[in-house]
Amino acid sequence: MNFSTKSIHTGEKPDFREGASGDVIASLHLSTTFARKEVDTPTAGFEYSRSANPTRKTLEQKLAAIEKAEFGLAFASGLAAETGVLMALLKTGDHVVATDDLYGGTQRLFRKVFATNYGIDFSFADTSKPADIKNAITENTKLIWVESPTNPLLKLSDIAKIATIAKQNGIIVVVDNTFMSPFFQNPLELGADIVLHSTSKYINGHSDSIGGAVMLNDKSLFEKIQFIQNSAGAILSPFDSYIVLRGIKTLSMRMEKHAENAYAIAEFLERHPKVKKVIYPGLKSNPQHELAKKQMSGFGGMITVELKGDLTGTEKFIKNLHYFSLAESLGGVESLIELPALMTHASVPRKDRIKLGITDTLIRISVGVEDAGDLINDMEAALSVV
Ligand code: P1T
Repeated sequence: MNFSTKSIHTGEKPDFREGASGDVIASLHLSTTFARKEVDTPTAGFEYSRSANPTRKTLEQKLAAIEKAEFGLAFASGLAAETGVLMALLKTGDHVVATDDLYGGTQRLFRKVFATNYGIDFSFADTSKPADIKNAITENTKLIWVESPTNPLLKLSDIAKIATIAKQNGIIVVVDNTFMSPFFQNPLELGADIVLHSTSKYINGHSDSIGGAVMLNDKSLFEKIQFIQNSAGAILSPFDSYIVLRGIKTLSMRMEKHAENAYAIAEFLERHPKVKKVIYPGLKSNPQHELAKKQMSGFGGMITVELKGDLTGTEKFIKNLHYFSLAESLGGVESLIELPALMTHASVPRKDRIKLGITDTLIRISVGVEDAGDLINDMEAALSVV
């Protein structure tokens, strides 16, 4: 099956068994527990909903299928999925090489929880430069943790090259694929060991469910992470699983439209005299455009931009937009806009932010699936008052 067929059919076949209703979609199983006839009757694989739930299981199968993985696991949030991977694979004294420009919440989890409380060592490196990764590796390095494209600077890392370096050193590669979704990038095919998503973004796509996912091929890594999913208990609820299953059915169409709109807006902004800088991997002027074409099949719906002038002008621009809500998060059908330094990345120490290029006036845009002409007209009008 190809992507859009899998996104609709995997795990969701009408049930024609005697007495079954023949639903064409997966049912929502809210039961916390599943009965057996007698103590020693085998169960149908479900005993208690934290360990396994039929709706979550259907979602986990679909998540694996769309990411071209053997196994999928659904967690209560993207950060719960990250916590599950870290708890399953690391112990005190282990070392992780991580992309320097990660989502602010991921950095907070690494720095303030796993480093501070559990003695895990992190080196934040420019993973777009393989030499920087090699330099950061120590004999205790267990994981290389990559976000590509990064949040918010949309920096790309060469996943295949990183996987080669990791294999030479016996290190596991984790890729946070949230920004591309499985529709535009499949890191396991590029040699990564584990793929992670905040399903709160494109995978669900409607800004109405917080969730996270882990997809992978290696059975022993899967069992370790599944053990933590059950032991620590940060599972995705049945209702959220149902909502995400519904969202996935339109993922391919949404991603195509997000990317088409983002490209049109990026081109418009690049030509505008009040704009200082536009970062979008799909622009020919983007220094990583060739790498983008090599490892991604599209360029996504995120744009990062800086206007000429100061924060007052930037705030005026945002205030005058009608179709871009000033809000954290991304990947929903509606367009959003935010200032990473003041919002999503406020927990990153200022000196680290400035060093990376996350200035106070940097704007991140999550382009929705509205009409591109309306979005551009909205931006043009807001820029005219700056
Ligand atoms: O919010 P949650 O579902 O826990 O996912 C965390 C997360 C993980 N990885 C990436 C790349 C992310 O962007 C996020 C969440 N990001 C935002 C809320 C944001 O506005 O950037």
